[in-house]
Amino acid sequence: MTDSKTASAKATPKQMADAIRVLAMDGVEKARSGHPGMPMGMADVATVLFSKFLKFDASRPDWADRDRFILSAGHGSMLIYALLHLTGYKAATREELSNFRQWGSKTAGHPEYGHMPGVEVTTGPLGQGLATSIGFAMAERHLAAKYGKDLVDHRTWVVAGDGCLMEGVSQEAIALAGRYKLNRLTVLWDDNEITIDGKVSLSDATDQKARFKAAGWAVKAVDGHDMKAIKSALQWATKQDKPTLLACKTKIGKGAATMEGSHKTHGAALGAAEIAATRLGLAWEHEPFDLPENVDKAWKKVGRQGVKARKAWEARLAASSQAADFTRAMKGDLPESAFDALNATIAELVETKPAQATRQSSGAALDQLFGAIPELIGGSADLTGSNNTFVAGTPIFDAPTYEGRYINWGIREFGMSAAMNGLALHGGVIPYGGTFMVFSDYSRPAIRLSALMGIRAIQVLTHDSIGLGEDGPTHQPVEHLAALRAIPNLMVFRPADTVEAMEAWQIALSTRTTPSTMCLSRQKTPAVRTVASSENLTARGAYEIKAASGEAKVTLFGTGTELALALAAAETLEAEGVPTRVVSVPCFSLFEQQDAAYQASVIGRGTVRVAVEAAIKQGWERFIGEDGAFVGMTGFGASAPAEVLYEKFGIAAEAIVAAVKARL
Ligand SMILES: Cc1ncc(C[n+]2csc(CCOP(=O)(O)OP(=O)(O)O)c2C)c(N)n1
Ligand SMILES: [Mg+2]
Repeated sequence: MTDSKTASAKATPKQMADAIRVLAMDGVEKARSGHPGMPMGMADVATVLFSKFLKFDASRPDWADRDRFILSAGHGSMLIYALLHLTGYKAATREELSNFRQWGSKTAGHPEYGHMPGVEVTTGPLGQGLATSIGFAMAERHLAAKYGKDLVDHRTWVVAGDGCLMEGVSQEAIALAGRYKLNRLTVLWDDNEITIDGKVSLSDATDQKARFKAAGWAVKAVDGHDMKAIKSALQWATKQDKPTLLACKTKIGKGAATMEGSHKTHGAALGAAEIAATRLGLAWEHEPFDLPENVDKAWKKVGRQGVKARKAWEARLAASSQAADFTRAMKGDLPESAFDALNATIAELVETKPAQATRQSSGAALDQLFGAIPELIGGSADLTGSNNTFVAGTPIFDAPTYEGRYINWGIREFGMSAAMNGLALHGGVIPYGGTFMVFSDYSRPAIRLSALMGIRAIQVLTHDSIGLGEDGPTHQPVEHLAALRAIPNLMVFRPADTVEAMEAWQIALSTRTTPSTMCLSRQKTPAVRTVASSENLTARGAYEIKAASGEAKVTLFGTGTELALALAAAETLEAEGVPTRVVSVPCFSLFEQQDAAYQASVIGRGTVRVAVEAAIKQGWERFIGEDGAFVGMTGFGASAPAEVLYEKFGIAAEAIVAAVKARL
């Protein structure tokens, strides 16, 4: 809404920036919660960026060739909400702004992906926005190589704070961007020397500019309140052949009457008196959320600046022979014949019954999928040979062409996973990445965000138990399955053999709004799916893989490499006249999505129930109930050959049989 009393003189850039400041302080004041300091401090930089550089069209937040603006300092969410509102994004209404941080509003405390069009990534956890942006920039380069610059030619701009740069993941991100010469990436560092507790110098003395330079970035410092200087610095950034850092020297809470420059503006409402004085100082006479007509007009014009470029792009797309494929890939649809080769292979496998490690099975799945799904782009955090993530003949992703589909992530699990989120969010590519499962602890914050955002990113986590053997307990996950299963909206697959591994890949790729982790064994395991099925049984989450010979007295549950132990135990029990059924449980969360009748039929109440998994028990109560037994781990593993470890830790068919007999 505009205030008709306002003078009609053309708004100055300073007034445009002040509009951000006032919206931020008023929004936070109304919510009695939030962070006014950062948006007020970065208002000048953001105004120049949005009005002179950012390629966007507020009426088409999903325009595929838009520049990506990423607010890594997500606590300053009022900055992005104000910008979206001012430039005329339909969803960013005055009402949404005045409902900042309230139940049901699109204006969450930290900008959450999927609520407000124009928000590219969820960036509550500091550093992750920056790390995620690397994936955006990689996707742009790769797709530009694939489809040409007529269709893909945009930049990624990131606003990051001191906190983002202090977080360790920033180092992984910076190193990747530097190594891959991602020159379409610009980080605008809000160099205000302030964090929550006070001065940055309380806890940090890093020469950030030197750090970025050392990683291969082009670096420039600029007065973050001098719009002319900001403009030429941004201009400079677009001309570099490296990723660029602009250290924008700013004052937190810039414009606040008495609190400018103080850490007190970081994360609290300024208060009525300070706001009144600030209004006076800025000569801003308008009520909260009212905009002077000239300022409103100027910002709306900025929101329409990209219309011409967008229309020209649409015309190029319409004329392109690649239009259909590009549009399909950007929508996230799979090619029609995506799973033909995989399904043919599954049909063969039930006949050939290969005994192999499930990491090999996963590699075999990728062999079938990589050609059929050209948007698959994969890699490993320096464990390619162990993770079986490389498909023979795949060109490596690298400057200057970027057409390769295999990414050498280096030893950067968190950076890799955050960048994978960026790749997925950018669209047009489907990322997977590998490491040892135990190191999912390093990448967990990014896995959590992928689940929260509901995106298709696939983790290949090999060496999934004590079965990895001699590397010992530092490398042997015991609590990780439970920990991963605890993350909402994450599919944690632990396939028992090659067929299940291939089925898991099919589900992971077909499910657009849920990420997956493939938990895969280092050691060989026999084929257990030896009967052809027209259904993807893994999609049930749990299913009966072996029926009892008569009325079942016992139900055995297992996953991964331990399912074979359950089947062996069942054989012994059957031989002794105890009708025993076996249930494979490749994915807990998919089982929870089945109807109650199916779940009951699988769980088999009234039978003696025993589960086996070389991990901790947590979560298995769901299957075995209070009276059931669990054969697994209760503490950390040890360093020894796998067979010795299974024997010493008592994870064996005999132990399962004994647990059953104790309960019969
Ligand atoms: C990983 C992570 N740790 C801690 C926080 C809590 N937190 C939010 S903002 C902030 C201080 C950030 O300082 P800076 O980036 O300099 O922001 P400024 O105070 O300049 O706005 C902290 C510790 C967080 N959001 N994410
Ligand atoms: Mg700061």
